Amino acid sequence: MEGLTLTVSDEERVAGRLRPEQHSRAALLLHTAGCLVLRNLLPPEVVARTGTAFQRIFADCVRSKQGDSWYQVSAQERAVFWERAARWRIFPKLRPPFDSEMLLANPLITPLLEELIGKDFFCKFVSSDSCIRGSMLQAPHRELSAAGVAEPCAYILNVPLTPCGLDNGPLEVWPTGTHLWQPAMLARYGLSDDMQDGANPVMEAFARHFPSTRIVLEPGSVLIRDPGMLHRGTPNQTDEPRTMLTICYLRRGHSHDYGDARFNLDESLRDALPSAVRRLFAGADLRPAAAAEAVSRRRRRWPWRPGLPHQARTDSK
Ligand SMILES: O=C(O)CCC(=O)C(=O)O
Repeated sequence: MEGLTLTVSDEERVAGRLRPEQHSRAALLLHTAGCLVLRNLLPPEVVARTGTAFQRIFADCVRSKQGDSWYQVSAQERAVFWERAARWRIFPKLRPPFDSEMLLANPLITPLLEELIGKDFFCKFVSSDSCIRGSMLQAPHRELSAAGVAEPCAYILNVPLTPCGLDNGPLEVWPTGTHLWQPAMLARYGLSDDMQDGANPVMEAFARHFPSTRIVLEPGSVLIRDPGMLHRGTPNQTDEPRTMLTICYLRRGHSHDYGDARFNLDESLRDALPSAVRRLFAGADLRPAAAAEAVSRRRRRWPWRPGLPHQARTDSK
């Protein structure tokens, strides 16, 4: 991944913007490869604070979990969460430290997103992916209906809160233009790209035509990726959970059913956000009735029945 890594300098962090040549390199890498690592983007204390707070939420979710249902809510922290195949998806409430402008509206990243998905892009949700021992090698997949579009419509910012090494479930990516593959062409030849936790031998075999790489990330570095790029989770072989925040930004007008700002915010939390972050949630309907509806509608649509491939597929981001 060295070729797709740009190191942020102290001067850039202090100035709050990338040098023009660094910005253009980043924009071009996202356009062509579909992903990019910005090394040393975040101050260690911001990541450490967030990581500590996340551990508390994770422990609360583990304690609160009842059965296998989707969209559970943790007892103390009120985080929406579920766990499937040793992968926890947790949506923290955006109160300190998760409301940080540095994390959610980072001034070095915002201009890139504005250029690529429009000045009025918005944040769809903030979740986390924590894989634990027992997590499997996922099928290579693409998500958020973002693949093969003429103009990019979504980016995910992955922020590691723990070291992501080769042994604890690094993300594997195919940065070879796979975000540009046309869904209609894939469908014509029976190649499905939306299976995550089930087997997809056809895509598995096809993906072998292309080089992939497993991304090692230290806290402080971030991965920006087009969710249309082929990628997958890999097994965590350690006893410590591996956590990355998954911050989802969409072009205004693009939609997908996965994730919801209402899992992260209500009106009073939204009003307390720093203004640069609040702007990213403009337009989200955060009224209490809407939040309850968001959870129950999804519960109705996504019942979990293990072993049914189409059910595994509906979990797709
Ligand atoms: O390991 C991760 O953080 C994400 C894995 C993944 O691609 C997914 O669950 O969709």
